[in-house]
Amino acid sequence: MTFDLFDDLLPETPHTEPLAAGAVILRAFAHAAAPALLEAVARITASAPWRHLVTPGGQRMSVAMTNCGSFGWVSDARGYRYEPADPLSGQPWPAMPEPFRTLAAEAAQAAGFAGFAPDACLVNRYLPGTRLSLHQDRDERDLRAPIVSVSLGLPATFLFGGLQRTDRTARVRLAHGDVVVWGGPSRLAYHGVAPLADGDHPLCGHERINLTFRRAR
Ligand code: MD6
Ligand code: FE
Repeated sequence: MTFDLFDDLLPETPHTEPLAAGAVILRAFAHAAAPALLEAVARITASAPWRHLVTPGGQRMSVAMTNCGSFGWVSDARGYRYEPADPLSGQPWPAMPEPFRTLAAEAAQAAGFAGFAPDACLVNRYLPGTRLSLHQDRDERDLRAPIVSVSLGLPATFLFGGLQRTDRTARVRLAHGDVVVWGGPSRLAYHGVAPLADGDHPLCGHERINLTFRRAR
């Protein structure tokens, strides 16, 4: 038992928790790498700034997003897709930093998915009140590759459902340094993030940052 106040200063001992068939939580797996990951996020957002994408239905997303890697996930009136260049600048997305690539491959390996080589990393920023409604990640070409999702900063309540939007959802707390690896029979499970509660994180202040690594093409 630890007190919430100390969660991010005294991380849990790293361990694996099953989430569903094909999905595991690697508690504290990214805790040691977190400062380097956050420095890299600052470099990425200096060239590909945070933006609020609009869904094909015309809704402004409350999550602010950017990308790094060979492909970036974007949404606009034309739909959801991966693009090799940032539509804001016309330039390629920032390269995937070496600490990102290494962490994603090691986490996938630890979850039983050897050889994961992400070509896309969606970077998400949550502020208090930001939420992500239930969705499937289905814009990737090869659904055999897992997704590796890294949580940094303020804790969030992750909603994890089934293959139908109406299936009941489990609520899972994801704290700074936790990594979710997600593939196989869970690859198309519906999931989302409940509105972020305010807090003050020693490294991230009032933010939660999520890195979602994919094999897009
Ligand atoms: C987030 N994550 O945690 C949003 N998608 O901020 C996702 O949408 C997600 O964590 C697919 C697999 C894992 C994820
Ligand atoms: Fe997702």
